[in-house]
Amino acid sequence: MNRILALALCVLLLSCVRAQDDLPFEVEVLGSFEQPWALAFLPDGRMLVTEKKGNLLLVGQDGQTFGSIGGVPDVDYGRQGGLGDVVLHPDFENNGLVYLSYAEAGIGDTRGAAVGRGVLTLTDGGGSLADFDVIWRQYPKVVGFGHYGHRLLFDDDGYLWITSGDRQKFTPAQDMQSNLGKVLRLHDDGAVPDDNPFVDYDSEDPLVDDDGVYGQIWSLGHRNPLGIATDLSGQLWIVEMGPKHGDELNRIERGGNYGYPIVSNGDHYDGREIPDHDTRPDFNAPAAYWVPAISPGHVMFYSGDMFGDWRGNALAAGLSSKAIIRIEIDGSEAREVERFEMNARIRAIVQGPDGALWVLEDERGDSEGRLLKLTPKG
Ligand SMILES: [Ca+2]
Repeated sequence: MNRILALALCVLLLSCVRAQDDLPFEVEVLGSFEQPWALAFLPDGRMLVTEKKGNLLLVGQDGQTFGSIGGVPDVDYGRQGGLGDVVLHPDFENNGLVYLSYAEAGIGDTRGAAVGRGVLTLTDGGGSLADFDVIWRQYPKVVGFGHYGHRLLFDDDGYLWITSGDRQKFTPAQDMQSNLGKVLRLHDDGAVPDDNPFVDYDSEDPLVDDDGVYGQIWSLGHRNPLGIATDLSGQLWIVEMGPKHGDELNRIERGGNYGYPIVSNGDHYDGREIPDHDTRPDFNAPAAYWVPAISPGHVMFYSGDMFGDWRGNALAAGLSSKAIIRIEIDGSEAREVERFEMNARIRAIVQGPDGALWVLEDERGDSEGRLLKLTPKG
């Protein structure tokens, strides 16, 4: 009876929080990692898992680690930095290309995100990446250890998308001569597509260097976008960490300016207010935002049959909220409809080949960096 009342209340509130003993899925714990960040499925059903200290691991669906992958570049490990995302080239079965993002040391005390690719060869005990080649770097490198962003996505047309965080420097997100605080669209080798929105930016300002990074930019005014995914219609979305509250789900439009740090529905951590989005309708407003914060670490769109009722929904990984957030999308509209309490900071959520959900916890405090497999309760 309590359950029926709770469900009725959920319907009335149009959103609900499911406590851990009331989750609609079984949670299978398959192992744990040291500060895991991302996972990607290989065509053979095994996974590549990244650990922030710089390990790329080959892992089976039973959670067993076969071994590590050699040839991974040196990473600048510390705070939010280290080895980040891992994705496969759309034609991986023929070219073996694996893409990694990571924090890279620069001169002095500077650092910045980089993206590179290498050719993966698997062995019984792991494997190696050959001919690793850096194809993109954050510009400029700056001091500090935060807001790398550096999630990667290949879309259905084969373009490589990179989220680039503002490195906690605020104003670069509006600076067209920096690629910080931006969403970037590149060819698979890092070249700039001719039809990107700002390829002719230099012609508008004679002082702009014609070798600038603006050609890479697809959208700007972002803070720390940690998730990027396309929905079932091919539309691009990101989640980004807001400042003090004001986390955002943004529907990404070509050439769009999402307003950070000029506007945010959150405010600065030192207490200074940032005007809300509704004060500046000239900037793109988020499709959904969260006050209080959920701290989105990743987002995906569900396209499987196993959780058939969730087809087309976005699922966001919540770090501080220790939850998975289910979001319904209707064209350009989005709203949270359900929140599943996971009792751990959730770093990544990926749909497996069978439609199950594969989840990586963060490793921090009482969150143990476990690999979880979620399947519907029978
Ligand atoms: Ca505000």
